[in-house]
Amino acid sequence: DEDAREESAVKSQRSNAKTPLTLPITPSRYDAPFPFYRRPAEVGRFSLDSQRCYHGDARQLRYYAPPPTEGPSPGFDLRDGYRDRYVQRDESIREGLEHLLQWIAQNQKQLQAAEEKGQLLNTDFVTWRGHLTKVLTTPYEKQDGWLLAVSLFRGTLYISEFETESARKQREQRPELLKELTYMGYKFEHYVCADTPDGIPDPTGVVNTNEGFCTVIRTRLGTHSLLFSGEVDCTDPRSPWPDPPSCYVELKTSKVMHSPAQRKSFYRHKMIKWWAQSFLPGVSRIVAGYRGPDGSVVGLETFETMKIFQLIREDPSCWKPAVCMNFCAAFLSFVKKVVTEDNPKLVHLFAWEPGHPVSFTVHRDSEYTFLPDWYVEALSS
Ligand code: 0WD
Ligand code: CA
Repeated sequence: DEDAREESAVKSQRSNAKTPLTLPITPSRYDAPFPFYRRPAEVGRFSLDSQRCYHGDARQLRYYAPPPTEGPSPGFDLRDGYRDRYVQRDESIREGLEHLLQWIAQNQKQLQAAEEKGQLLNTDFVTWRGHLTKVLTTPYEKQDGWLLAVSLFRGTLYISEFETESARKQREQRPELLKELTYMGYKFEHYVCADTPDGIPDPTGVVNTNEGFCTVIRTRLGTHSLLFSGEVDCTDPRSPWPDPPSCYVELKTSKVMHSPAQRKSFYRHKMIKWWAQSFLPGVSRIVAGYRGPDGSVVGLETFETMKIFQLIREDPSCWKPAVCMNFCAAFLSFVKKVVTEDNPKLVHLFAWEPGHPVSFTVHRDSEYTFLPDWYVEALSS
């Protein structure tokens, strides 16, 4: 059964001296020059509508329309509509890679590789951007672990996250205050985004978290070619970099800061996640809306993703972008070494908990199998 198979897999790994069983996460091990990261290119787009239905177009893309000045008090009430104009996506439904796989299945011709590589799609990895963000921040993460399932299918490694026990508990017992903070993040988008390039925001509507616009990105990290998708908040029709993905803007909310110590802590703990999330797909700007104690926005601040490393360089014990990227490259190399059997029903589950190295277990035909039959069939004909 499952346990016995797991054990024999571990034994066969041990007898093979070339394949390590675990991957260390200590930052100092990855403190080397910044690795090669090819400029991310957008190869596709798709949308999820108010019922969470997939459309292979940009119908959900919104346009950045900030207030005239970035000065104080634009007068946005982030709590408005929380009780009466909020439709939440059902978070108990595990979507896995579903929508991204839908896009791939519909665009496979465009992605097909030269036949001799033994790779159907011209990419080593397929995943969500959000999964890679978690990998990037791992060397510095002190709270949340992760579970990443990997299957090798027709020469491409697919990475799909499973919720950890602790994440599930946190989600199910999320305090009311945190739920409202999540809403406030979405509400901020409605104050600074319009439906058309020259439109003005309409904050009187319903916030529906089923809706989303996703970009599909192709890039390379060191020796690893990547295809991933990420949700994008809006595009700036007046961006100094007019082409996607550079023209996209990531919107965030955060508690207003009053002291240099608060700003330092924000750079250390929050900015790492903001940077990793936007750097990966080549989103060039992050706009922060600062929340006052009454839930209003007291100011906006724009960060250029490529300049964030200059902001944090002044603090020697802060996180380093190169450590994040070198760790990610090492993790992808580790996955390539471990997962070598091409089989969509075989899953290697990579697990990480703070204070430990990354380890893995092996599962055949289990509840961890994540590549859907329709996808396997769509790519086999
Ligand atoms: O099924 C799953 N386990 C997951 C599904 C985990 C993470 C994401 N997703 C889905 C999302 O629903 C969405 O369709 O993947 C897509 C987004 O992928 P991503 O861009 O790779 O995810 P990430 O970078 O973590 O999040 C980007 C945005 C978030 O913005 P903020 O500013 O909060 O980082 O996507 C939204 C959110 O607005 N988002 C979600 N929306 C609904 N359900 C979720 C979620 N579970 N996670 C992120
Ligand atoms: Ca956002």
